[in-house]
Amino acid sequence: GQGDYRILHEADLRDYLAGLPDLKALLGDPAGWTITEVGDGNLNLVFIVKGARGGVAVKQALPYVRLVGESWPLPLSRAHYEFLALSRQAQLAPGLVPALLHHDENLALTVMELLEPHIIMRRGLVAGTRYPRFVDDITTFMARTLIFTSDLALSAAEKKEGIAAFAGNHALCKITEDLIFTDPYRIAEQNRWTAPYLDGLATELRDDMDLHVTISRLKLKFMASPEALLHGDLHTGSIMVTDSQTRVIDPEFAFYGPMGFDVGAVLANLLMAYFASPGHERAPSERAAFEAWVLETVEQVWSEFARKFLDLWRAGAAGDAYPASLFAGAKGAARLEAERQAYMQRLFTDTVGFAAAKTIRRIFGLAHNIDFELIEPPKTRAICEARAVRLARAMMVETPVFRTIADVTGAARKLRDW
Ligand code: SR1
Ligand code: MG
Repeated sequence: GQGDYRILHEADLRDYLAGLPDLKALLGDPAGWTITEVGDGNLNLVFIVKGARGGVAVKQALPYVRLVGESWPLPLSRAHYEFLALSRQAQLAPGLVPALLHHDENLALTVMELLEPHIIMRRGLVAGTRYPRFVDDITTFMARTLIFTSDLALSAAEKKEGIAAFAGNHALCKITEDLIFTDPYRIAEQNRWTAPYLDGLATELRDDMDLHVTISRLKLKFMASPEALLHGDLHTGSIMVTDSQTRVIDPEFAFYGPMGFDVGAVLANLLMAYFASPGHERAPSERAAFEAWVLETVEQVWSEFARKFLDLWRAGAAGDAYPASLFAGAKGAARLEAERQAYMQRLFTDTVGFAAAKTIRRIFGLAHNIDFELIEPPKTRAICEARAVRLARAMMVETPVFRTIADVTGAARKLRDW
């Protein structure tokens, strides 16, 4: 039972893994293993184990938030939900998540394929690297995991079983509800920003009732719209890449929520890479090429996602929503197609709002990102961040202005030199 949980240190992990015949066969003689804790995320331990014959990655949940410490307890059950989500994603989007090798419910521990030479995408973006495979892979991942866990593809019973399977992951949802949808807009002890330069903007956020209404609507949508199984934390720190491969990792925030939250996370983190770019050392020609690529990628992530999602829907994703019997004949087909377009337009509006929320939380909330954090001096960082905040605020409250993804990239381009 849960009583068997203990935090593993390198030596314990060696003994533990040596007791698993399959892993021992994969890694070779345990005496020759090197084990290094490499976790740089906010929540967990991550070990890389390398032996004579191969390597694995091991993730163990801690009973508290690593970033803050034992004063902030967090359920170990998140490892169960992460394992469940990874298993589901592996079926729905084969080859786009790490292979699962072993899971121990009591230790809240999962052993996975070692992704090598993959790096965290966010690090690559900070270095100005372009990823030619990214659009195709991430849009396949999102289109397939979202539509195939939704009422567009499932029976009502299957869908409700899915919701129930993830309903217990509410502590992780609560982190999102607080850190993304609430704290940045009020005085909260955990908030931080690039002071003193952004003090004025922080005050504006706390006084802006239009923004408070919109962020609260988005929070309600996040809480009360179980449209599909979300990754739940799909930022560029949850994606590992090489030139030719993309792997989505870390779905411990998985639950049934609104699709636009995942799509918006990807777009927001690309837009932040764009706004952070002027703060990082790059040759001028490389800077221009990188920034052009990022905005093109923003556009293609939306357009390719929408295209693939619609294709899967048209190709016969036959869930209990939109029963075929109600859309018979040419008249029905035309009407259903118009409805699909309207569905995507609503999803786009949600996506724009969630992308904005994801941006503001990284600049005024607890958890920041290295895209901005690595920019020195602070004044330069604040200039980059302020542009991102201006765009995010517009995306949240001037929603009708953003009808297409080109409206988003156009506004980003204008703010880039503001
Ligand atoms: C206390 S956890 C802070 C953030 O880290 C995770 O990656 C999620 O984004 C969460 O909001
Ligand atoms: Mg994570």
